[in-house]
Amino acid sequence: MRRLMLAALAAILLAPATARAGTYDLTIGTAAINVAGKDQTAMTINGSIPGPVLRFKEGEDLVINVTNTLAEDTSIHWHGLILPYQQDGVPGISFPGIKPGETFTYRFPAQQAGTYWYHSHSGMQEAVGMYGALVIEPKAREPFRYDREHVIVLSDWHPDDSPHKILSNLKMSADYYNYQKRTLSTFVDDAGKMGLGAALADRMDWGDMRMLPSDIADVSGYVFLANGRNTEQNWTGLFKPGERVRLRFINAAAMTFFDVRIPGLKMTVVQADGNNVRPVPVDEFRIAVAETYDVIVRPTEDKAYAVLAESMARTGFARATLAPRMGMAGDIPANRPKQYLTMADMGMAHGDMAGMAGMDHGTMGQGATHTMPDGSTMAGTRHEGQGMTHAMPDGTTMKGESHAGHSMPAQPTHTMPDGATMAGMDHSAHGAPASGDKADPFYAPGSGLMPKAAEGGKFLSYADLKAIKPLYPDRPAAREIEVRLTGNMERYVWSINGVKYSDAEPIRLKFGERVRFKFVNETMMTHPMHLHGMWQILDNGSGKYNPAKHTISIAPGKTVEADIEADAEGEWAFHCHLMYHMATGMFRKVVVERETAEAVR
Ligand SMILES: [Cu+2]
Repeated sequence: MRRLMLAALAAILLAPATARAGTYDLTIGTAAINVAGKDQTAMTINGSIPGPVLRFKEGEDLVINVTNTLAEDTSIHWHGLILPYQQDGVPGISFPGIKPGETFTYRFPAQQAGTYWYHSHSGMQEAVGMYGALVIEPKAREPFRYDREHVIVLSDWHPDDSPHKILSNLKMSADYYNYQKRTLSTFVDDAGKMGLGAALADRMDWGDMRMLPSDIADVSGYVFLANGRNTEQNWTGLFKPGERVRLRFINAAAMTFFDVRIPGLKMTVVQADGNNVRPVPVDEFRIAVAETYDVIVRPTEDKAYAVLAESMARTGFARATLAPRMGMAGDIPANRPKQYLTMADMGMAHGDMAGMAGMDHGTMGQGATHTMPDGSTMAGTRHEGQGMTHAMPDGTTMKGESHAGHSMPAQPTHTMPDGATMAGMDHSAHGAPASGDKADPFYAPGSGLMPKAAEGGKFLSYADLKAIKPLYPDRPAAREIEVRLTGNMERYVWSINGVKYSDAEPIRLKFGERVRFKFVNETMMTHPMHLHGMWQILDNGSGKYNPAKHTISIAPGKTVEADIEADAEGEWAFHCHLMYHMATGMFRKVVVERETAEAVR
């Protein structure tokens, strides 16, 4: 017996280290789930939401057989992975998709390590359950220590409407799901605070914009899930007090940004979008749709800790629990007060004021009194206690009425690649909110979305992310491509540079070049922009340590820049990761091609 065991052990130890492949079989089908008090049908991978955690080792081949048992085509895209484009899983770009009854085998080498995920790229299947985590263990040792780990996949589930129904409702009325409309009582409130005239002017301004200041999310009514469980079902991960626990957070939601915190625990962010970053201790962080963040926590007490992921629109929580034993639960606090967009979120605080050009507001201009590039006037705006100052194109500032009174630096301090300067980009001198959080430079000054830790302390900013090992040598980009994020709220069509996908030419990159994407968000929504097949090196002022991300979230009224090394030949998808923005046209094909003999000659 003992000899047998030794023989078995020897066989394991002597197994060839080369030609190793991690193989998984995934079956796409449907299953009943109950996360909203009733049985509903989800599209699932191996019968569950989320699908299984796929684990691989850096350097081995990933071999994944995907069998489609649905009555419609499907696909799986490997989000954030560097791979040959034919393996990327986007129907119509990388391959034809997987027909009903077919099995498609994906095979490619794992060239990277970290926390990633996978999801359907067909229709809107992702929104009804088709997603899961993918983890690649590094060859070398991690630059941080931990004793155990848990994957936490965050997502949203709509209990009332299918994705197709949601989209047709949005097309009928863009604020169909806006359950947070300000009511008469908030108007009376405002009138008390700002005076009747200003409150009226404010309402009329927002009316002209055909947007409501509560439009932080296009769709509400969601149930929020952590590893496929709602708050009562309370997914629980175990720890022993004193252990270092690595939490791999993935935002697989269709439409929901989450603000994540664990009351009683400091979180140390060690990885963003699969790439290690210099550790940043935080109390809370915002995870955009499609991003991943890895944090390390060290719970020392023998008690349950609540992992809280509150929707950015403050409509509810996904809740999980870290506990020393099963059956324990951390407390769920009340939702924080709702946030409202401010005029700053509409590009009104922006120096370049490309601002409103991309938003087709229908009646915009009729009686509108907003600041225009020529510096003309602006009627009263909403303040929510945060002072707002509007930077004018000439670099001067303009105060609205009844502001709490912080001011922008008069001198613009951010220099654009073309040498032009831009007001409103450096907020170091911008008054910090009461908790001690610094204003976040990745939000427009005075933005209603400005993050702030619920219990005080540090809220992670993109500005904090610094690569440990830059993936590429630092070099200047050869050219800049402007990517204006645009939309028409009247028709609920989202677009890039004013053109929706079905009408657009691909973005063409030359193999080997480095280009700079200049994202200009001309809408009032936050867009998490995802490029397939290549990294987007986010310019957050860290120079050669700028972090490489697969998804970059751009807040309203902001311009954000990122470099792309075009080192992956082929055809790639590039899009906003909000389901209904992608589906209506905020999407491009990016083609990376070598110069042909013809072109060279
Ligand atoms: Cu979007």
